Amino acid sequence: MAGKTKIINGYGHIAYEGDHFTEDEMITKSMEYYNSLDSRRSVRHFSNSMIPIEVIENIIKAAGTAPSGAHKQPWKFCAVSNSELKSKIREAAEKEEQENYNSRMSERWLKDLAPLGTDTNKEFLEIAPWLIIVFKEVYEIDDAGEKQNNYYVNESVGIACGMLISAIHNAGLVTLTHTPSPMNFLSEILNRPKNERAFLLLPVGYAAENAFVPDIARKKLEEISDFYKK
Ligand code: IYR
Repeated sequence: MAGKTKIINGYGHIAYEGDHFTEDEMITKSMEYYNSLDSRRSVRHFSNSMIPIEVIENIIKAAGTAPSGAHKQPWKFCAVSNSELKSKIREAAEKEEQENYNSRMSERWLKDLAPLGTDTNKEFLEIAPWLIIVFKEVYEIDDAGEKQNNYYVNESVGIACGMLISAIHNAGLVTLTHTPSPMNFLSEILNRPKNERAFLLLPVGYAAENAFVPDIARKKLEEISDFYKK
């Protein structure tokens, strides 16, 4: 059955139909959601077990529900399970990381990273069954063949990546945000069009049975918030 409709600025709008919960339900649901997200960890040790492609499709669809500047949806999610491509990506990423760790990164940066146990070895790029490489669409080509810049591209794609990460976690899988810098090699290896720039690389899979994560804590509510009440 068609819902109510309305014309605003000459464009059709449909009645918003969202969930409505009691206050108790809201408190319970928000707490459960927080607890679930709080159990997420960036994991660097993956199992090579395959996962169904439907799961990858669903988590990409979840990311694609993100809000974006002028609803341009300026993102493309490339899902790679092809071993040859994964090997090429690992090789190129490690080459950049060797430069990063050995000369581009400052002493302070290396010291800040030490607790996380990262290094130039990116074997997870070959072991994880899927790599999702997120590209941002900096511009689109209009009907007249002209370049038209998209709006708030970094914000939009960043939000979509957050939703992707939470969808991966919700499926019981793990990931980590990998940003080999510079990332141009991803456009070349995956033969991406000129309006796209690599934004983030996320290996996706099950955690390895013997996976360890850093013993670090999150900031408390008091540290991450300020409330302005009367
Ligand atoms: N890109 C490098 C270095 C690195 C940088 C930051 I900031 C991190 O939080 C983690 C790693 C790498 O992936 O190893």
